[in-house]
Amino acid sequence: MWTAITREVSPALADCQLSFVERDAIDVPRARLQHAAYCAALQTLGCDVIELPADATFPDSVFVEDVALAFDEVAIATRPGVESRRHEGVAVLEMLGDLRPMLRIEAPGTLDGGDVLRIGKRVFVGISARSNESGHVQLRDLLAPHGYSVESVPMRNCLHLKSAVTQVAAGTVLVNPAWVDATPFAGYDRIEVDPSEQYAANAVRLGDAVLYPACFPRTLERLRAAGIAVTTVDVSELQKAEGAVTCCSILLRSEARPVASVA
Ligand code: CIR
Repeated sequence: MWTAITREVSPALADCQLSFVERDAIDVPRARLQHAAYCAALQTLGCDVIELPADATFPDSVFVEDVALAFDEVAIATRPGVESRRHEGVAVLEMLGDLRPMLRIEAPGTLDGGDVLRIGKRVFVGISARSNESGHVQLRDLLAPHGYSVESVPMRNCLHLKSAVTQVAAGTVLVNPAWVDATPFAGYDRIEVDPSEQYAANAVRLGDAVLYPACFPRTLERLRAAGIAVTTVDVSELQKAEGAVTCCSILLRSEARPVASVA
């Protein structure tokens, strides 16, 4: 039902970009094990996982979410907001290009996939240091023919929009109100992160299931109390690289039209 594109942890992960997180020693072999467990959890939740090999040239290349977006109709190469990440997506785009017609954000636009939250036909895009106005406008123009509306969302004190809000069930978002104004999400039920767990708003939703970091027990309790089936994974070494759970995969609905059948 779902395909997930992932990429093994780069041996250079310790040289990753950091914006809101202090640099701390990263245990790369441990990060690899955690990433393997993350991929296994995706499989357990019904994903067909396509794992690309690691690339030592690009420290942040495990965070595939930022380099491309996948919709049922098209994929979009994003043009990440930091120069060091702008060329890491080649292998991901090749793989994705076999699964969807590929569109592209062009200069001077910048867009990180972590800033893009799709809920049905609504696409919310964070106004962040990584995603500029041209990126927002281009995304709007690329998606309009496919019936998506694109809304720009102010945010603060975090790297990406999906650090602050993700979807966790049909009609329900998990949100950190300290980092994003909940007004654009007024039409959804909202679960707030526990105030002691600021990084806890990032969750991967797969149908009725949610994949979630193990280190936020209080927010986890709130999700479970809402009747959400949550599988936890330990991603502590990836979190030191300012990663989370959504950033390590690009999810595609497998039953959506393959490229060959698109007129
Ligand atoms: C970066 O700063 O680009 C990486 N160190 C972390 C990217 C995490 N991406 C995401 O949450 N979508």
